[in-house]
Amino acid sequence: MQALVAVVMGSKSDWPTMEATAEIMDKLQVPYHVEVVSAHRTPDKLMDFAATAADKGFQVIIGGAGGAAHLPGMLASKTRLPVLGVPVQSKALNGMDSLLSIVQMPKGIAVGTLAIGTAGAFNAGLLACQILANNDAALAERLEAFRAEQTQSVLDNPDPRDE
Ligand code: RP5
Repeated sequence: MQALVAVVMGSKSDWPTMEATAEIMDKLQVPYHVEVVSAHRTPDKLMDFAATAADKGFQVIIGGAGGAAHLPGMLASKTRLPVLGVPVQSKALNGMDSLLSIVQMPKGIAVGTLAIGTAGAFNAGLLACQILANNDAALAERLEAFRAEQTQSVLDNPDPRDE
C-alpha cells in the first residue's frame, strides 16, 4: 500500500519517542514509511529524501530530532509537502534545545512544531491523519470514532484515584 506519511528521525535513538507517531497511525490505519535521515550525519541523503518525497507519493512528512535539531527545517526547505516537527527530549537540555531549533523557522519556510517528546510525536501522527482525512471520508470516520472513544473514557472514569 502507498505510504502517505513519511516519518523520519535523526537517529535510531529517537525511535522510542517516534514510536508514538507510529502508534496512532497504526490505530487509524494510515500507511507510513519510517527511516533514519540525519541532517548532520547524512546531509546528502536528507536533501535527496526531501526533494523526491512528493514524487514518491508522500503527502505529509514528520521529522523528529533532538539537540540542534535542523532536520524538520532542512526537510521543509526542499519540499512543498507539509512538514511537522517533533522536538525529541534531549539529555542535556530536556528538549528545550530541540524545541527552539525546530519552532523558530524564519519567515517563508514553514514547519508545524509539536510538543517536546512522546506527546508531540503522537500528536504529529494525529495531525497528519487529520490533514489526510480532508480527502478521505473513511479516515475521517475513524478519527471521529477515536475522539469519541477518548471522550467516553474520560467521562467513564471521573474518579482520579481509580486506575
Ligand atoms: C540528533 O541527535 C538526533 O535526532 C538525536 O535526537 C540526537 C542524538 O543522536 P545520537 O547521538 O543518539 O545518535 O541528530
